[in-house]
Amino acid sequence: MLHGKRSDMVVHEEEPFNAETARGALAEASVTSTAAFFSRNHGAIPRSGPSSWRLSVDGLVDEQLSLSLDELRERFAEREIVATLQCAGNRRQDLLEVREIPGEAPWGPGATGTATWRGVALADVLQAARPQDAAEHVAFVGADVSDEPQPPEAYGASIPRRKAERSEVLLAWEMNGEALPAVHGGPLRAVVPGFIGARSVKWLKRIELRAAPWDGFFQSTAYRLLPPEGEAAPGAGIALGEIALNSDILAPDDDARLSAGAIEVRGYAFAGGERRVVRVDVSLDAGASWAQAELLDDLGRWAWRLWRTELDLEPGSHEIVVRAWDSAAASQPERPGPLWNPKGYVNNAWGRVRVHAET
Ligand SMILES: Nc1nc2c(c(=O)[nH]1)N[C@H]1C(S)=C(S)[C@@H](COP(=O)(O)O)O[C@H]1N2
Ligand SMILES: [Mo]
Repeated sequence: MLHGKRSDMVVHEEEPFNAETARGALAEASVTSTAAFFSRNHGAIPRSGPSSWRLSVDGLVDEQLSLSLDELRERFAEREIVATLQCAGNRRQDLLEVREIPGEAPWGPGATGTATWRGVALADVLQAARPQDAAEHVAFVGADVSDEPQPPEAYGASIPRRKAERSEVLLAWEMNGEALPAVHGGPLRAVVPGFIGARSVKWLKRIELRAAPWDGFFQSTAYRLLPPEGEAAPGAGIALGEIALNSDILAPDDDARLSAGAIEVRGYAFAGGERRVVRVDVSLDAGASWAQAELLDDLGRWAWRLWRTELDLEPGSHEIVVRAWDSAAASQPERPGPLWNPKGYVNNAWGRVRVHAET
């Protein structure tokens, strides 16, 4: 398979490569194997080896930096975290019930995954660059060029400085104990736990400290939420940042044929931001009654929770639904909400699969 991925990936596009993890593969372990991890790309993967790689840090800083990978390793302490990455387009398929989304892939629930990331804290690198007071945003610029915007431009995005200075935000060169593969941004990427995947910029070449958010297409026009009649335009709508609480069912698969009786149901729940998943409920009767699921491995505050429960299936067709609760006592809406935008971001509604049970 392409890019060392498993053959059960759901490939939405080969070039640029866009593929999600199959439900069953995602349910296998709390840390997703690299060979099964989703990949979302807006342009071709740039070719540049680790030896020639340099990262520059500039903009509103007192000390501009230009660092090789070796210099990054030597100058700053190594850190490792387990963090979930989730694309803002995850579960977009269900948004299609609400409205057509032209030109965008119908991502299912597999545009997310959890990995161990190793590198240095962005905060430590920023400290060495001595940001000026006026620097309120930290922008990341990748080496890839996307032709989604016209004219084509380098992929870039920013996060608020107050997030960038937190210890969980990494500049990572390792994923699940191995050198970061090119398809995931190797040799170096940002990992911004709790934020939409779009802010974890791959093939990171440049960090710019700025007074305002990044003004490129992928921050100013895309990855924003608009009201139903909104038109995408630079600065229109609400910029996405922290991920919205959501959950979905990974096993059984949608449309599965099963034997009636006891079945195991498994899935994920992810809170985003600094919130945590505290409870997951599963229902066989469209939410009239709920059974509380068991939360599996706790991998720390930046990782999702896989969960499991057992249900007793009567013969016939059923819709199994799931909803999670977070540490702010918020839960998920029953159906995708009225907010929409031309790219169809943010489906945090209940997860659903249909199953058919035979005697
Ligand atoms: N340079 C660059 N970084 C990028 C992207 C990209 O196209 N180019 N895609 C972003 C999006 S939308 C997501 S969801 C994540 C996906 O990371 P992955 O491919 O490692 O799973 O990378 C983000 N970083
Ligand atoms: Mo994304």
